[in-house]
Amino acid sequence: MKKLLITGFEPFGGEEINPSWEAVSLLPDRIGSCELTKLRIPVVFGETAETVIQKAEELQPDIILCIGQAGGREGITPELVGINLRYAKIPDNKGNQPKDEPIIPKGKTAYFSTLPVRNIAEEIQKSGVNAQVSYSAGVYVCNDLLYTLLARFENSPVRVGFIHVPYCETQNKQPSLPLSDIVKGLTVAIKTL
Ligand code: PCA
Repeated sequence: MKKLLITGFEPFGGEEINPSWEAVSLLPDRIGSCELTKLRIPVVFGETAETVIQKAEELQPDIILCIGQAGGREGITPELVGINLRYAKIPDNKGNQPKDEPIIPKGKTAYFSTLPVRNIAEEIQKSGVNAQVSYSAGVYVCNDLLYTLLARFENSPVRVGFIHVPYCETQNKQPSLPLSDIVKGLTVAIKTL
């Protein structure tokens, strides 16, 4: 069995739910060869990554997979890259609103995900759920988390990835997917790991 640390976010930006955590919380504890440990995380620059790193140090997972909401996207989008930049159009859940700051001063410009993102997108698509590879995780807290984890685990066997999911139907925003499709897409993604 592989140990998978999987995270979903608390709501932010005035939303009442975050489909990332809604979906993660519905996943079974075992999928394929992965044993899941689920963690609900805050939407706060810096603090979010620290929370995940702390849990990873305790759990010693083989894989860390973080899930986040990307309002406006139509499909499930595994992220290829994390970049060394923070820019917040809206404050995070503690009121931080960085404007064009590096995540790690003098850190590398970017890191590629160490999960098979192309394969993940293809397998989700084959299962009948809309999915595409994304070439930008944005510059908000999700990218902050992905970049920081990739930097932290650069020289370790721990593999790190991020998947953005659209709004789910109950949020009454468009485009959206039924929560059951998001759960199905994530299940298929985990089977590829
Ligand atoms: N989405 C935000 C942060 C939390 C979330 O679910 C993002 O894309 O950065």
